[in-house]
Amino acid sequence: MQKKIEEIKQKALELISEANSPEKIQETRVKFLGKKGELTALLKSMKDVDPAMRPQIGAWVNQARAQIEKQMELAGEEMKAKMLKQRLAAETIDVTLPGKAPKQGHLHPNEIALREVERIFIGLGYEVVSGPEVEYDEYNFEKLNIPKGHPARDEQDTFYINSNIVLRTQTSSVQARIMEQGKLPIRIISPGRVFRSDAVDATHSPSFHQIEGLLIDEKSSFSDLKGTLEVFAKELFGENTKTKFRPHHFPFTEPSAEMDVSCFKCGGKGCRFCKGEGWIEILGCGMVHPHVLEMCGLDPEKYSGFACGVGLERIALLKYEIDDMRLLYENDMRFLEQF
Ligand code: 2NL
Repeated sequence: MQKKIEEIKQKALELISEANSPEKIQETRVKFLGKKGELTALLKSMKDVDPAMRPQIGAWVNQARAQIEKQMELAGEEMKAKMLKQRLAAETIDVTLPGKAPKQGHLHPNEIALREVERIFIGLGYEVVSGPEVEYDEYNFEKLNIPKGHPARDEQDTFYINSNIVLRTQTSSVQARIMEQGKLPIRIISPGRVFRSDAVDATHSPSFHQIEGLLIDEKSSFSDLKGTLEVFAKELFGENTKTKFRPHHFPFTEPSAEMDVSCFKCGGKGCRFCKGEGWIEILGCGMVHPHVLEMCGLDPEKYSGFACGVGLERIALLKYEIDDMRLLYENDMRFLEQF
């Protein structure tokens, strides 16, 4: 019996010394010490043994069991230490390797131009406001003196949601909403996305951005408009920039004008950039039509004001000498990386 116990023990110790993973050790534990293990089986067969011998055999089995368990514990600890060492070696970080610099993004040229325009108007005491892109016909057209059937509606090729709701064609709708609130004086600019049913080409897109400006006060005049827009042009294109106002027509302003700036490339002599003109058209403007004031709840006898509208993309294209508007929307990194 003693020999048998010794054999089982040797076999177990051998397996433990050969084990190369915690799983293998666990397997050995089950094989010898588990409920159906070899050593356990021996204990179970004690009933066939001379009762006088039982304490002795029990002691041998327990001794063997203790030795096996001790060996397993040792092997387990050794294995853990070895695995930790391996892991530490594998995970070593070479702090002397050069770092990978994170790629830094930057603002889109549209956004650069927008912030520039905002900065100028904020400096003049204006506030930046926004409003809905899906707008009532009433704010987009009616209150701006463009009633149903007015030819300006055709020019703007509107996307209709239904007969009362449109994708706004201009951000004047935001300004009509502000006027209606009746807190005066008003000094705001309203930048934002606008929509027109235009086919895409180098100068057109069905969705582009506009910045409109509006000032309403008790004694504002056309000379305030001119002075303000002159400061704007000089800030945007350089202090030598000259401005020129040409009479124009908009339904929502009277009188109305378009403002040109002297070409910032040739200083007004005429070059390829300004197509030999010496002047570049920048924006539309005018004194807010008394009927518009009235429809927005303001007394035209007491208040007057001026407004202007400028295309953001137009500013970006001019300022950065981009010759195709589509480049602003394609998000081609080779293009964007240049700004
Ligand atoms: C353009 C230039 C313009 C306005 C926009 C405006 C806004 C209100 C009242 C009166 Cl609430 N006017 N905005 C004025 C003149 C020109 O935009 O080329 N538009 C088609």
